[in-house]
Amino acid sequence: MTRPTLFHIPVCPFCQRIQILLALKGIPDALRFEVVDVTVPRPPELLRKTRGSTMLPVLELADGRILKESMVILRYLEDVFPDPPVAQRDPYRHAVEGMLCRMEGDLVNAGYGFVMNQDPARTEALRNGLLNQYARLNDFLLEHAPDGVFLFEAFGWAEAVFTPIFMRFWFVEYYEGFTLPAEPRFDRVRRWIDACLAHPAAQQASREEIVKLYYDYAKGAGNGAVLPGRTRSSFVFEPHWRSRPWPPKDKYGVSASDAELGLLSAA
Ligand SMILES: N[C@@H](CCC(=O)N[C@@H](CS)C(=O)NCC(=O)O)C(=O)O
Repeated sequence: MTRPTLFHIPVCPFCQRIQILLALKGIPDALRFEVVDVTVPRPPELLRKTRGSTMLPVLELADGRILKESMVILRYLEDVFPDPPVAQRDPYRHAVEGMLCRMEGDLVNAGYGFVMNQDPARTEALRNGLLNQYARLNDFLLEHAPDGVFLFEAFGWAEAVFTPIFMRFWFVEYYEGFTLPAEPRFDRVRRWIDACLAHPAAQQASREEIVKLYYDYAKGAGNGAVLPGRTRSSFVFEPHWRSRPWPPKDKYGVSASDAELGLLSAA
């Protein structure tokens, strides 16, 4: 039987959510994964399927129907592969995880806005903005799950949604020196983050991969755009990120070249 195809960008956190869901269900091969290179124009065939939109992930069902948006795709897969359930089945519990998941957009915007900022005068405000998002999550967890580690008994739906974002935020740790302060208002969310990051179902990307690929975000260029003075994006597939040096941490003072980033092939 033809499997649905997931068009995805390697290291994209929204695509990783789907991989985590499949891992939790024990069906990592339920989809055919087709990698899309974000540094070159999308293939016309893919743009035809998506009716011109470039954002991924996109799920193509066996009969050609198209689904977009990671949360929508997650829900579809949860319904098609109901066992074991990852989302809560009890209506109240599902509503609670739904409320938590509605907070992911603000968290994403705060972290991505922070890493992409190029104005040192805005750094403190952006740091505080991200801290406020963590404080909101902390408060939510204190209300709904004060004593546990995860939102419910085990790593589940909300954790599949948030863990890839916590992982991407290794870029604010590296390029902005951001860490959660050792203050009680972050204790509960820290416990959640640590457990999420350590979970075996969420190991599809590493800190090294994220820090190296997202260098251009730290310099203000997202989604495979090429920065002035450069010819290659830090998201290129070759040379492989493992063979490249760690980028300079000083995003405000240093603009590393293609060569310094190890982006030029040996040939
Ligand atoms: N809300 C979307 C966000 C997806 C998204 O931002 N994807 C990024 C990659 S991480 C992307 O496709 N960027 C390239 C583009 O938009 O052209 C979702 O949850 O699926």
